[in-house]
Amino acid sequence: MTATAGKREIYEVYNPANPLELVGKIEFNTAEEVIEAIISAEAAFHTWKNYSPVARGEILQKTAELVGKNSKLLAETASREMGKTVAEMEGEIKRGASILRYFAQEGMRAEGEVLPSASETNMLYTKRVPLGVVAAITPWNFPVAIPLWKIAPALVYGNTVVWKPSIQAALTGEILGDIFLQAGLTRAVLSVVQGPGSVLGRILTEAPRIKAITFTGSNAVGENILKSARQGMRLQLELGGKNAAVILADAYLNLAARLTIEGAMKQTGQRCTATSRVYIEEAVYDEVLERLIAEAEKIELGVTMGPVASRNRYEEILAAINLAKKEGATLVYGGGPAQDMGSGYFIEPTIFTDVTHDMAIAREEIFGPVLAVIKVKDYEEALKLVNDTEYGLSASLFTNNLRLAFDFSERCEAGLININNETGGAEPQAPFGGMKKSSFGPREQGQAAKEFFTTVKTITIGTPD
Ligand code: UN1
Repeated sequence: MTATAGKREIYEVYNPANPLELVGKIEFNTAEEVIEAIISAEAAFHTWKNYSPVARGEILQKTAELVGKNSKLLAETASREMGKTVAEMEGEIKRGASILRYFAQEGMRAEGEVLPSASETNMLYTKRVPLGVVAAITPWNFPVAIPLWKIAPALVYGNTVVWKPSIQAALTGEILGDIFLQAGLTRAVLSVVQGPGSVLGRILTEAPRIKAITFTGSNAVGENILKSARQGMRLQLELGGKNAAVILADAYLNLAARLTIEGAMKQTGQRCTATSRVYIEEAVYDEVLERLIAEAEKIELGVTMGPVASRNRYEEILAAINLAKKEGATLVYGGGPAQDMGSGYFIEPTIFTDVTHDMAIAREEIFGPVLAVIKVKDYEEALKLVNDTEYGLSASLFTNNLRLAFDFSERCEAGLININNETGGAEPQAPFGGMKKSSFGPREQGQAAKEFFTTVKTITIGTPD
């Protein structure tokens, strides 16, 4: 699809739970309109950056309130366009409001430090300053929280933003964009541009006026951004994962089984932090497997688990399941399209055992409700396999052994380490991101966000007699 000059293409959004239901229509922006949005964002930057950071924070605070007030509309729209359950969306929207409140407070925090100078007549200090126009390119799987954890810090530190939501979360994106306007922003400070990444991505990565791109999505698209980004562009890429959990014999096994299934199946497995492999110490293997299956049995398709987001995702996940069968893994739970769910893109929660480390299911990101279960002799064997991956986003260890908990925190090659916690989840005050192929550039959220969205001035003021 191409955005043609002067003429807007219309994109129809269908419900993945019921692909015959038309949810709404989105008008794609033309290339000219996207360029205009970038030019306006640059013009607006010169005013926005001079606003008091406290005033910028107040707009985010107001946005948080409005996000809360519009929770039902946001949750229902997102659920109908990308499939997540309304309950999951409501949780995400609460998180979104808390992200906004956290970054609203940033408007009142220090923006630099005073340093001692070698000269008695000099005052030496630093000040964080914004970059200019920032582009945010966001995925469909967290249609509210991920845009907010990029847009909120970008704005509070004084940047203006051109935001391109995924076309599978475009309707939610429109609503969120309007909420920012109601809170007092202008379209030039935050503009929402709609259209396919293949067209808009190119414009955003090449635009000389755009100083930085923050992106969350697939490795394939991330690599394209890395290749096509204009030289000197600052990049923050949050990409895939192949996150592992390890369950040791001394762990609270009920907790471990519950959090491993939640980690694997929440949001239908469509999280970059999802648990997709679990290593179980052989002494408790049979018992834990039984509990994993019992936890999976509690999931109700269409009630506690939504469909996958699109026909493409549906076909790719089913192909990954078939490949696992072909490669010799044993299917112990689920494994197919859901029965009795009409034409919706529902896939059963799926568990495979007898998985070996060279199978695709142990190595490649599936981004669906599929868990590979692997028996290990002990902790050392598990750790070696956990680290033997190109990805390094998140990992979990379930144990009550303090020494091993610390050992795992040190030796596990992932950006997010969880002891007796699931692999997914992120709190706004803590840095989020991975190692290896999972991330590129500074971390998101917390104080780490400042590093990406600002640059530093070092100022020396002489006061000679
Ligand atoms: C979470 O686990 O709650 O796209 C957050 C993703 C990640 C965010 C995960 N960037 O799934």
